[in-house]
Amino acid sequence: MHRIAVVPGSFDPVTLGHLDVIERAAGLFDELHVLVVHNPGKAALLPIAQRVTLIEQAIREAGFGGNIRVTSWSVGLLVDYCTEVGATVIVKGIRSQVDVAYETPMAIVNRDLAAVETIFLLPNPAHAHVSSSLVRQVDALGGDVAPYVPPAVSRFLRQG
Ligand code: COD
Repeated sequence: MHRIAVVPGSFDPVTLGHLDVIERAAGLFDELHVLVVHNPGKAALLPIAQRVTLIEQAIREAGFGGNIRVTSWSVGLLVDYCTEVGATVIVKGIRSQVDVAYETPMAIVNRDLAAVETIFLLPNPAHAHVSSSLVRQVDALGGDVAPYVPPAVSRFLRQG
């Protein structure tokens, strides 16, 4: 059976924490879709298309396997995307109890709605403290974000 999983996120911008989850998830499934989804609860830094481009560049430059596809979704439920592409699993990273509290109800609802299971990967401790919001804040205040993001993002933010 060809197993397809989706790693959804805002990825605004993609961080080394995200990349770690993407790499490990890609090793567990035949096909992995990295899906950029607008999170209405967060103020956006980058347009969705730019986030997709930066993830594609980061994956290419990191030399990850060829079973990863990067795309975006804005027309409905996350599970609608899963159903459309035949994905049966959502993969999310869990950094803390806050993430558990945020993700648990969504995982249950997604299983109710479309029988899509969610699996959680614990973070690499080296990146467990990294978040896109931290990166946005360091960048906005003129700090160097290179320790937290792939080189493609670092280059892009330096240009801006
Ligand atoms: N280490 C490990 N994992 C990490 C790290 C790190 N350093 N940083 C982030 N992650 C994980 C997050 O826990 C998350 O799983 C994923 O990476 C993405 O993180 P973000 O911050 O880019 O994305 P979010 O948290 O804003 O997620 C946005 C979504 C839109 C994907 C989410 O809200 C969602 O699943 N929405 C579902 C919409 C829907 O269909 N709703 C109805 C039914 S619930």
